[in-house]
Parts: sequence; C-alpha cells; structure tokens
Amino acid sequence: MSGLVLLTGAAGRIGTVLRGGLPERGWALRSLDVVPVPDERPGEEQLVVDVTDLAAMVDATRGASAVVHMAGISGESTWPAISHANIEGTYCALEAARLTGVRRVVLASSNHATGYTPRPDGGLLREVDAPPRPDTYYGVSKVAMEALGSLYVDRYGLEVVCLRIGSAFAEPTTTRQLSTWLSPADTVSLVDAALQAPSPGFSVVWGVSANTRNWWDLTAARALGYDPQDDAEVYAEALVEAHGEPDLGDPVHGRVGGEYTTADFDAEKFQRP
Ligand code: 15L
Repeated sequence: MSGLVLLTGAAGRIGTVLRGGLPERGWALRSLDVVPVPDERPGEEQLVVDVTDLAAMVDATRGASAVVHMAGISGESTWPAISHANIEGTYCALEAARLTGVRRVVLASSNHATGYTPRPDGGLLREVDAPPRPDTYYGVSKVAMEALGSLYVDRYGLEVVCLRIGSAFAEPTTTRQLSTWLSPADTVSLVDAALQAPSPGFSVVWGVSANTRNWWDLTAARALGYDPQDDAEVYAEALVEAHGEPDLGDPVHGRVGGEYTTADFDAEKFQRP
C-alpha cells in the first residue's frame, strides 16, 4: 500500500519525526495540527484543524488512503483536558475515517494503557498478557483509544493498528528508557509497517526499538513487518554511570508504566481535591 496519509498531531514530537521519515518510504503527507506545522516540505499538504471538530476532520480525511492519528495530550493532565483531546479526538479521527471510507487507521496508544502491569518473572511480556491497566487519566485515554479502535474494526470493518509506544525520544535519558526507548528511525519503520501490513484487522503492538534490555515482546510488531534497527544499549554505559544499575524491585523498572505508577507522579502539577 502507498498513497496519501492524513497525519494528525503533525507539529508534535512524533509527528515531526514522521514528517521527516514517511515521505522517504513513499507516503505523501497531509499534515494536520491545531497549530500551523512549521517549514512546509515539498509536496506536503498542511491543515490547521482541531481533531475534536468532526466536520473539519471529515473534510480533512477525504481522499486519504490512511490516517495516522498522533494528536493529543502526550502525558498526564486533568480529566477534562485528557478526555476532550484524547478520547473525543480519537473518536473524531475514527468517525471521520469511517464516514469518508478510509479503512486503515494507525493510533498512537501508549504503554501507559497498561502501566500497572508488573514485569514478568522472566521472559517477555506479550500484549495479550497486558490487558488494560492504566496508570493515569492519560493511560485511561489510551485504553479508550484501543477500545474505540476495536469497535470500529468489529462494527464498521476498519483496519486499526494501535501502537503501544514506549519512550519515543531522540535518545534515552533514563535507565528505564534503556528498555522502553523507541528511536526516531524505528518510529518511522513501525508506523510504515502498521500502514503496509496486509490484513492487520485490529492489532495492538508494543512500540520499542530492538533494545538489549527490552522486556516487552516485539513478536507481534515484527509480524506486522516492523524490523527495528536501533538499540538503547549504546547509551547504557553513560546512563548507568550517572544513575546506577536499575533496581528491578523499584516500580519505575518493575512496572510497564515506570514513574507514572509511583504515588507522587505529577503530584505537584495535578493536585487532587
Ligand atoms: C508516553 O506515552 C508519553 O507520551 C511520553 O512522554 C513518555 O512519558 C513515555 O510514554 C514513556 O513511558 O516513557
């Protein structure tokens, strides 16, 4: 498959990486964000649209071959903000795809949909063994995203790939990220695989690089065609020297969601009444 991808959240961290990499893989881009996308690239269409505006999303989706939905709040926030941007936004992206006959949708889920899942005693954690166990309102929005994706596959015949993204940054900056890092180049490969996979139906896959310290199983992602090339281990010596070897008994290393699962996570920013 190739063609025109509607990329939501195009001005964001992952959106920017995808704008750089997807055209080289043969995809034309219609880049959409709530703010203007900087530095228009050759051949790129650009739209300033709020993903929670269904009518505007329908107009934006018309003529696309696929939707890559990266828009939304990318960490914990208040319930009104998260539920509007992330849950309503995902509904609008899927509903716009349905109404315009676009079958393939790739959704930016997150490891935080299943954040309280403990690290297995040994071996790798498969997605099927990590059902919803959100660690934050943000995680709840990603559970809702996966549930909406499942609904649109079963009820309306769409093909939806949910990427449970780990830590998609330029490079790992914590010892947890030695296991959870998704490099920029592998981000592009993963989204490309999710777009190209012949019949994904409803798929949920982890999104991490080929890290030596991975404990999230990449078998399902590889079955889609994902072939990660990067390994966070090249950063290990410096990170371990600065922060010490990870203590696997610490929730930061012993649960999928890491620091999001700790009692004081974001306590200062999001005081509960
Ligand atoms: C995410 O889902 C966030 O978007 C990102 O900011 C990181 O916190 C990442 O998870 C992570 O778990 O490292």
